Amino acid sequence: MSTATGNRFGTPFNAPATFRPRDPDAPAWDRVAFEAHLREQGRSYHIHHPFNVMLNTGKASPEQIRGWVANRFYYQIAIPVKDAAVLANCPDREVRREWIQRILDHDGFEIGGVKDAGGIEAWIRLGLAVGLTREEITDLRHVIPAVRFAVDAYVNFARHAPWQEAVCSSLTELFAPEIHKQRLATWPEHYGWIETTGLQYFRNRVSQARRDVEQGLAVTLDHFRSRDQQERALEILRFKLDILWAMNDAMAQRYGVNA
Ligand code: AHQ
Repeated sequence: MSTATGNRFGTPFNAPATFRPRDPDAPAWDRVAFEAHLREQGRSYHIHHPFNVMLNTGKASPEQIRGWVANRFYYQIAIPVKDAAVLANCPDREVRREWIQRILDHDGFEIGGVKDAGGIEAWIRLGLAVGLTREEITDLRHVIPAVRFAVDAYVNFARHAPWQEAVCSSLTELFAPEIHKQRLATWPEHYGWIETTGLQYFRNRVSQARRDVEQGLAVTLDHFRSRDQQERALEILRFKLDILWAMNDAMAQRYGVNA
């Protein structure tokens, strides 16, 4: 959140959040240090946004929860489109063989008699559990313009950036298992009115996010080798953190934040 002297990255207001002076002679970080710098960005993850803190500390009203689920649905349906953009730009069959699992995770599949309704369907079930109708979730009537813009910025980045940069942008999931586990630990206690079967999406994502990150981190650590490239990777991760943060800003403005 904004502070008197700057934004949540601690940079002065007169510098864009992602601006960092580059020392052209700075040595590259080794893999351990580079990963540590990526993980350090977690301090700006949306788990710390006041709207999310409200959700996970039991202070959200049913209307705020319904608004969050309905708006996040637009993000969820964008993920497989984003991942298809990565596949379309990626010439590496080994990478595609793994990456395609993300689309199956969200869209679901029926292969060789094995059926999985997928994460988007699970998110709709979350919506039903919090009192939304399938129609009002899927027709996107509740999606706030700024949420739409933030999500569209993510998809368009993945369409136009080098595929390795799009992979890097997915690394906000380094921090996702914690937020999913936090919901699973707190929502049943605080929101007894939500049928716990509706939380299945979060249960699925804890392991899926961990698997996603294994591949995303390996591609990122392998591709961004020079210090300048590594600083670019941090900028990309901050761009994606901004997307998640901006979505929460929009929902906070639309639905309010109960202290
Ligand atoms: O449900 C989420 C999801 O499927 C993904 C895919 C991944 C990506 O490719 O950017 N990021 C992501 C995220 C999901 N859920 C968010 C949440 O707070 O529930 C977290 C988000 C992320 O950390 O990027």
